[in-house]
Amino acid sequence: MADLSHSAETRDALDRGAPLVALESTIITHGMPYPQNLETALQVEEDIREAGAVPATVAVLEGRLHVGLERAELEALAQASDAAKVSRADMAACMARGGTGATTVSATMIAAHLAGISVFATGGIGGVHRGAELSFDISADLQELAQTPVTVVAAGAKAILDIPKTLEVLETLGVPVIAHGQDDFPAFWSRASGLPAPLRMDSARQIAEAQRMRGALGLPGGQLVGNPVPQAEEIAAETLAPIINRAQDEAEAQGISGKAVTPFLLGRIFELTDGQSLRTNIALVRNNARLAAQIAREICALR
Ligand code: PSU
Ligand code: MN
Repeated sequence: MADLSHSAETRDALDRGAPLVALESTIITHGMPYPQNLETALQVEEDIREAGAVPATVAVLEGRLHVGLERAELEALAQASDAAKVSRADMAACMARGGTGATTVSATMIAAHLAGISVFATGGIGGVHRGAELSFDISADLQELAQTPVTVVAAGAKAILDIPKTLEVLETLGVPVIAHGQDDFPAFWSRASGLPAPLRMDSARQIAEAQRMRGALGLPGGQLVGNPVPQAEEIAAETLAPIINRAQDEAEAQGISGKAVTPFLLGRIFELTDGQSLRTNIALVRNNARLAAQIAREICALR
C-alpha cells in the first residue's frame, strides 16, 4: 500500500473516525489565479470545519501523496508555477520521479479512497468535451466515478463541455447522477442545464444512504452530486454562451489539446467575463464544500 502523508489535523480526524471531506488541488494550480486560489482554498477548508467536518486537500509533493496539507504546503502549492496536473494516468509516474503535482478529480478520488475518505468536494468535474466525436476528449474523471467509491459533490459540468454527452457516458458507466434540491442537472456557472438529472435528492441524509446501499450491493464506483450554485452568484447561460464559444474557437485556432484544454478555457472565460466567472466559481466551490461536509457527517452517523 502506498505510504500517505497527512496534515496533523487530518491525521487526528482519521484516528478519531471523524467526518472528512477531500479536496482537489488542480483547481488551485490550474483553475484559479494567485492569490484568489490560495484564499479560496483556505476559505473552503474553513467552510468544511464550520460545517462540522475536517478538510483534506490532496496533492503530490516531492513524490509523496499528501491527503491533508499543512498551511505552508498549501501556500507553496498555490504559488508554484511548475506543478503538474496529475490524474489517474500520471499519478504514479509523478510520484516515482519525486515530482510535485496537483491532483484532478480522478487522482483525488484515488487518494481519498486510499485514506478511507468517502466524500469529496470540487467545483466542476471533467466530462465529454464538445467535438468529442472527433477529438475523443473525455475526462478520466468519468471513468473514475465508475470505479472508485467516493461521492463527489460538484456544481455539475461546465458549459464548456457537452453536457448531454457527459450525462450519457455517466449512464453507460453506471454512475448515479444526483441533482441536489432541484430536478435539473446544474451547469456550473448556471443553476440549470435544461436537462433533468437522472436522480434527485433533497437531503444529505438521502445521499449518504444511497452511497451506503451501493456498498452493501457490492457495486463499485461512486456517486456524482450536482449541487446548483447559489442563485445570487449564478451567471445566466445566455450571457455565457457567446463567451464560451469564443474561448472554444480560440482554443481550436491555437491548437490547444489534451490536458491543457480545460485550464485554457477557464482562463479565457475569466478574462472575458472580467472576473465574474471566478467570483461564481468561488461561491459554488464553497457551497459544495458545505454540502459535502453534511454528507460526510451523515455517513459517519450511519456507521
Ligand atoms: N472543472 C473546474 N475547475 C477545474 C477542473 C474542472 O471547474 O479546475 C479541473 C479538475 O481538476 C478536473 C480536471 O478533474 O479539471 C479535468 O481535466 P480534464 O478535462 O483534462 O480531464
Ligand atoms: Mn481531456
